[in-house]
Amino acid sequence: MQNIADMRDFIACLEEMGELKRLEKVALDLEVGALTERAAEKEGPALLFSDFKDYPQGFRVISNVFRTCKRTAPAMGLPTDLNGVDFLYAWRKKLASFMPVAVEQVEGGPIFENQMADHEVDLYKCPTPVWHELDGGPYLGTGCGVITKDPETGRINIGTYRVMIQEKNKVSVKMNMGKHGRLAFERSRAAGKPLPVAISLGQGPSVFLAAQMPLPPDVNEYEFAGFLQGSPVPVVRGAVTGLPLPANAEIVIEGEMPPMRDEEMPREGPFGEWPGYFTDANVGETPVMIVKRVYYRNDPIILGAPPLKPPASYLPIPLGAATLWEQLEKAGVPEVKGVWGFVYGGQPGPFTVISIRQRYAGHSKQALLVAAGARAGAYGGKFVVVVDDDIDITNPHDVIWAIATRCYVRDGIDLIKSVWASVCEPAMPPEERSPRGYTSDRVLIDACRPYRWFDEFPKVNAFSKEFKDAVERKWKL
Ligand SMILES: Cc1cc2nc3c(=O)[nH]c(=O)nc-3n(C[C@H](O)[C@H](O)[C@H](O)COP(=O)(O)O)c2cc1C
Ligand SMILES: [Mn+2]
Repeated sequence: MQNIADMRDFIACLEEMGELKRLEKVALDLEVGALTERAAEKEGPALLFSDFKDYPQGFRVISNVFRTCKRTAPAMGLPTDLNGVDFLYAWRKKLASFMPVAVEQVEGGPIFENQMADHEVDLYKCPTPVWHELDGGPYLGTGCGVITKDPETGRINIGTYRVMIQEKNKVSVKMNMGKHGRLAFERSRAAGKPLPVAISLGQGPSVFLAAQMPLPPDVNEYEFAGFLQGSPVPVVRGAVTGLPLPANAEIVIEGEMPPMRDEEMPREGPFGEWPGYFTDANVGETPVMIVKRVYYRNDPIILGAPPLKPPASYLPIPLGAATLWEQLEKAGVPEVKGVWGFVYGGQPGPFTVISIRQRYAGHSKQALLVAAGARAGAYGGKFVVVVDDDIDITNPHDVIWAIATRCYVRDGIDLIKSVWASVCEPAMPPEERSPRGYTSDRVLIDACRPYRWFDEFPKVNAFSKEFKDAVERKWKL
């Protein structure tokens, strides 16, 4: 497989695989978004949009890039023929073998082919879709990487946070509380200093994948991206911020976040989010970046990865479930055969399913309790289901069948109150919402055959796949 170090390498790879569709003159206002959603629903190709009316010639937008395992695999250094739990397992093993790959510091690079400085900065020159019908504005950053340096620890971080154009040289960056970029902002704000920020708006696929992952604070996302792509990420020092910018990115904006008070923060949103709903506009919560420089390659490509109503997603499968799988085993839950989610962003989300091979009484409840509390399962969780390992956890019909037929309700359902919630929780009553964060409840569903009389549980009345395959072949059904 060729080395995929930037978006153009990746596009060449997608084209070779027959996985790219080019579209010209599509309207940025809703049409790009609707086509992206449809392509995601159909698990169709990546879409490369160009020739936008009234925009500088050459500027492009790409979307629906990581929708399938086949397309995402080359960007992760995984085989292209895996799907479902097998793909997730390969990803989990890859994560476990992580070794940081140091960046390559370079002088110059394609990112400096063009620039707009100071008063020339005009973000409205970038073709920016209104991704969903009720979005509060054009979101320039969806598949982006927000680069910051923590003023206390000195650590470089890259995170994907939604970026809305506020003015021609101002964007809001919705770094939620606790995110690494937000911690850096809060620390510089407490010291009364502006935080230097750079945002990459189109970059190598591995940099995006690293930026949207909930990696630990001591993991540098560039070094993780280097590990994924199997080569160091070339970075160049930004003239305005001194931050490391991806030298082969498509567009990078540089500037700073002034240490503004909450009351000075602008209206942001609404925006269509990953649970499948618009989140309300917020005022006084979202920091602003003043953009002082825009660098871009010739014919730059903005990466769009808008959240979409499930099961359409910017990701092929619930990749965050690999982390929960690892955390379950680290917490001592044996024989976990797979973890899945049906409504997911970077985390496995509010409907998580675990499959186990039961070994002792209480094993299934143990899996539920750990999953509800472990970091990767707690944030944004709601329903946690555990099933036996004959259930295909990637198939909602099979999961519902297990719940409907194996759950003994009085023992099998538990309610846990006041657990860490996601800010995207749609069912949170307005009076319980608070900028300080909030909690929500969990339902634990044990849909395993009860262990105490497991052997007497009615036998499933379906033939084995192997036998059916064999008779089907024999009789050419
Ligand atoms: C398309 C997309 C949009 C996202 N938008 C936000 C956002 O607006 N705010 C946020 O806090 N996290 C958002 N995330 C999730 C973060 O990228 C994710 O939590 C990541 O781990 C943050 O990096 P950090 O752990 O270094 O802070 C988004 C992810 C994706 C893929
Ligand atoms: Mn981070």
